[in-house]
Amino acid sequence: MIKPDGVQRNLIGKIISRLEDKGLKLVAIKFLRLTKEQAAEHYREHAGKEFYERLISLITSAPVVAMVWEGKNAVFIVRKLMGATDPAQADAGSIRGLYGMSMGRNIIHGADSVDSARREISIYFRPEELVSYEKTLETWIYE
Ligand code: DAT
Ligand code: MG
Repeated sequence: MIKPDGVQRNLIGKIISRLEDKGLKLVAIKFLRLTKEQAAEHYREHAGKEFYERLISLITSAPVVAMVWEGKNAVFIVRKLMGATDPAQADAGSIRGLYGMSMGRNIIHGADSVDSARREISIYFRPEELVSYEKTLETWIYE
């Protein structure tokens, strides 16, 4: 998900390009403003933490881009492309490393496991909104 700060910073195109250029396949995308309920479900693992209220406030403050990307080890690959949670610690070439300055404005969210990806996808998408298709490029991306 491109968070509100990523959208406001005009980074939608750059972020999508990075995931596309890596070889991941976009299977669903939605531009929306999260409700409090969606935000609470999305970040339920963080409920009660010191930063939770700020996190919910930011993620519901303006529109986001929710996306589903497919590929071999996609969860791991996306986390690598995103970089560490704190942009100050993130690898310099990663999305957070390149574009972020602080933890509370770290541009992008990515699921941290296949289980959380499934759960998060179901918050924003109906199953029929995920598009299954072939890309001819795939033989040049995978052995
Ligand atoms: P990630 O987004 O890398 O999966 P996370 O799940 O630990 O990181 O936390 C979710 C978001 O909450 C994170 O992107 C930014 C915010 N956050 C995490 N730890 C924080 C902290 N110590 N202070 C402020 N915001 C924090
Ligand atoms: Mg997380």
